Amino acid sequence: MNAIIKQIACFSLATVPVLVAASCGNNRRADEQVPVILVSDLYYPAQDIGDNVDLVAPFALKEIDLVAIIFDITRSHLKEDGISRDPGFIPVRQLNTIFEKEVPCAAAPYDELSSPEDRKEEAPYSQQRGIELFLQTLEKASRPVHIVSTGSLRPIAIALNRRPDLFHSGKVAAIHICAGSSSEDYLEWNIALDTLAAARVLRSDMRVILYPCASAEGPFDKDVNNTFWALQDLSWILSLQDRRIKNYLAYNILRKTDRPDFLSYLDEELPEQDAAALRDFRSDRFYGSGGAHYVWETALWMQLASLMLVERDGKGQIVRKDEVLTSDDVCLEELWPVTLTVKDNGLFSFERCTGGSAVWLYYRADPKKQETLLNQAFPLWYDSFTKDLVKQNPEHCLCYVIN
Ligand SMILES: [Ca+2]
Repeated sequence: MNAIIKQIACFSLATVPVLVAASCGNNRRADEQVPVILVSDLYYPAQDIGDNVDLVAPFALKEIDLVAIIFDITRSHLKEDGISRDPGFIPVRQLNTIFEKEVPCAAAPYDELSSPEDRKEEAPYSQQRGIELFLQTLEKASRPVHIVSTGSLRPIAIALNRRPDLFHSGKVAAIHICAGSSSEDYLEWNIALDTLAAARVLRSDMRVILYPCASAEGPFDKDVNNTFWALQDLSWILSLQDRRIKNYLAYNILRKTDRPDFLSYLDEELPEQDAAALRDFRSDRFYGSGGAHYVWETALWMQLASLMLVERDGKGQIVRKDEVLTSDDVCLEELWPVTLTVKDNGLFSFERCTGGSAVWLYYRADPKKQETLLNQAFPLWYDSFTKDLVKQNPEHCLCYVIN
């Protein structure tokens, strides 16, 4: 069968793809934040613990206004290898409690699209609710919303198929897609979850910003146009100052199904056996990671929040753009305008173009150096979320000495 290939042409006028908060300081007015609907393949117990770990960032970042979470659930992952899972209601409830928010969440349909135009209207109510929440959130938005996808593109495709008018009404600033590969030869996990949905969204005329997870070598390889990096150690979590963020991470990483009291767990001192388990935790995956924790989403949240990775005094740090010092060595990351060619099976290729485009692509100049700096910066970044919380809730602070 011949693939139908669609070219999305570059526009001649340069356009800036991401709205970012421009003011200085930690206290941002709501209208200075970037409103985000997050579509995540988030489960409890975790399917990929990376989704549960990365979810802290959009709750914590003051540059982000997280307005809804849509669970991108695939039926085969609900029961898998003797593990039974639910959509990620528990981690969202935990983070809503920690950050004193009420971000609504609901699940989208569990089964693959049967055609690119599929609206999934036959799905049961529990799976319709995610699409309803998605569309209602867009409808009531007073400013254009950024849609962030860190799983399959099924929920976005269904929402787009039901309400193309809403998607084209100016309510959507951009669709940020953490999926796919920097090579047209490698079918990456998130795309493979629903290939028709991927082709549907990538072929739409919406503004799309691509953060490919994989390279030609697969999802655990680094090149300049994918986002993967490996965090070598998770024991820093035990040194986080805020007990509740530390316990959230422990609960989700260790899949604490023996503790149904998922809110009480946040407030108690981390049980010694769980601290020991976290200290010894090794994220061995299908291909063997040597114990590293794999990360794909950092680049996306940093771009959305207008943050930069710098080497300062010989150490990696994540800082706001307006905090960069002339003495900092900046790790260059940017978005390229590209033309995109999309096949029926969701595989895509791209070509960099000049000027503006409907499609933008993540670029990092030095993946190896970035990984080294992120291994230093990521724990400090998560601890910076903690410090803000400690100020708000000093009773939740356990003053561990970081050594
Ligand atoms: Ca994911």
